[in-house]
Amino acid sequence: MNWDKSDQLYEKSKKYIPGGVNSPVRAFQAVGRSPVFIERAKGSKLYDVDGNEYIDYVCSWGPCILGHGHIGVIDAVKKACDNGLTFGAPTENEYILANLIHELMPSMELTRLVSSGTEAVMSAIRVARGYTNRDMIIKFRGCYHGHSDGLLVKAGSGALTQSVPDSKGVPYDYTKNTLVADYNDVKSVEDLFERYADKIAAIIVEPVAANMGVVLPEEGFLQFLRDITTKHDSLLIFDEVITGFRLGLGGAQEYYGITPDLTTLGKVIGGGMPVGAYGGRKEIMEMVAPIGPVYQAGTLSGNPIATAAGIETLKTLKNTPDVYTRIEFQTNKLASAIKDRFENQVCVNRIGSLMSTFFTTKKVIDFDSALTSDTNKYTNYFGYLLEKGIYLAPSQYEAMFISYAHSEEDIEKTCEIIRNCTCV
Ligand code: KE4
Repeated sequence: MNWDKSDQLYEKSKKYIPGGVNSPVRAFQAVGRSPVFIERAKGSKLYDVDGNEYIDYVCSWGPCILGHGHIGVIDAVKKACDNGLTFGAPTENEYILANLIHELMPSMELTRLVSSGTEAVMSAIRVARGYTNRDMIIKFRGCYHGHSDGLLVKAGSGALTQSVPDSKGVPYDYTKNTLVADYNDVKSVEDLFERYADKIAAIIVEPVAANMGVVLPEEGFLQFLRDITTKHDSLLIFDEVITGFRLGLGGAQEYYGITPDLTTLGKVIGGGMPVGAYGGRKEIMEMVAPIGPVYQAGTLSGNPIATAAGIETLKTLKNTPDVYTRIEFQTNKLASAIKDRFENQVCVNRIGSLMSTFFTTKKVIDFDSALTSDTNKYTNYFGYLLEKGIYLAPSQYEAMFISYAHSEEDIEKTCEIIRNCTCV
């Protein structure tokens, strides 16, 4: 494949944009090569500026569950544009989207729309602190919840110490109220509650971790989190920015039968446009301005164009009953081809249409086991597939996303290329 135009654009972009990209993972640093610049996308395909075609398994990190340029979503956006782009005033679309979200995720009795997953999580944590009058938050190593200061942390020197910043520019004072536990490690959570119980406002968790690669909750882990937060009058926040409307219409909370106190959403609910949301129990969300004392605001929150895309996406998912069975079936075929080719050289973690291939012989159940992956092997695997027109996440520690637009032919072609892989 030829990537001359991508390389030229990359050099030009670096003159005016940090690293030439507007989100770090897009720079392909983790796979040791220059990024591909995309010109357009349709269905399951991406087309780069050099005219190369790819079967896309990133789907813009999850939003494009119906495929790129879905005709219904595009028409809804075009129609909304004819009425103007933004008013800074309430619109019917915001009610329709919030109502749809409540219908599909009943735990979200009240929902506030924002413009990104980061904003949704940042706001949900503020509400949890305001509602409980407590300051501490527990998160899990390897889970990512957007780039708000208090969540860019790593565990302190000891398991029970307060966190330290994991990014330059984040003052220690912003992280001292964030505690870090280990995913699937009940004792690490119990120890923190034993030490800080009446100070802990909430646990925030990706109910299925997907930012250290896909790591599934072990049997009973989510129920344990539900029980320990209830016991200590803390809140349970499910960060469903990835799992929401990806694992099924009711997300992970329906899949596992666990009701969180607050949920954060993003990605799919915007259908490719910038939408995030946070919501939950009425008595908690009534803390949010203008009816409550927890302030949160946004110029483009609930934007008419973005909500039009989100409404059409959720309505299409709701009215297409075979979406989830089909994308799960397709993902399972890919998983089988990967296991056939690499056998015990890899750990494939899959749930529904969410999947990751870890190049390790270990079973990946948490951050430490994820880190045993051979990232050089992943880099070779990524490069081999890219050359063959298969676009994977440019990092070992991301998920593979598939859409309803991926055809049998796409899957067969991908499986064949994987089976013939001479890359590792
Ligand atoms: P955004 O602010 O990027 O919309 O959402 C932040 C976020 C929150 N919670 C979870 C569970 C998330 O996965 C994310 C963002 N996901 C990454 C992909 N791992 C977005 C890709 C990127 O950062 O460019």
